[in-house]
Amino acid sequence: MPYKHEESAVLDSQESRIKPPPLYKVMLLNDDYTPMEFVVVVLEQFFGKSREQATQLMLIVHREGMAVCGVYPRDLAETKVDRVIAFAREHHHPLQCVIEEN
Ligand code: TYC
Repeated sequence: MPYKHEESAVLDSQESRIKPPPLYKVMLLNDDYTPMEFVVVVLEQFFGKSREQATQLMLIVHREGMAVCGVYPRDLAETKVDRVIAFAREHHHPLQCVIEEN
């Protein structure tokens, strides 16, 4: 049925235009070596947190093992993880950052 097929093709493309992209959580993981101050700077610089928010979030990671730092479309989430890890390695810290699908 060519007519029906065309109609559904139009609906599909409209759907993909309006559907919000899937979101991914970027999580920071605790470790025993990365300095607290360094984690606070990461949360300010890469996740747009205020010093107060960054300090509270760092303490949650420190006490509970991990926390969500931000929620982004896939490409942006992957870029955040890559940049955070590169920054931590430059400073010789083992800080780990991972993505989790919502
Ligand atoms: N646990 C670290 C310390 O005691 C601090 C820390 C917090 C490390 C959060 C990583 O994602 C992290 N120095």
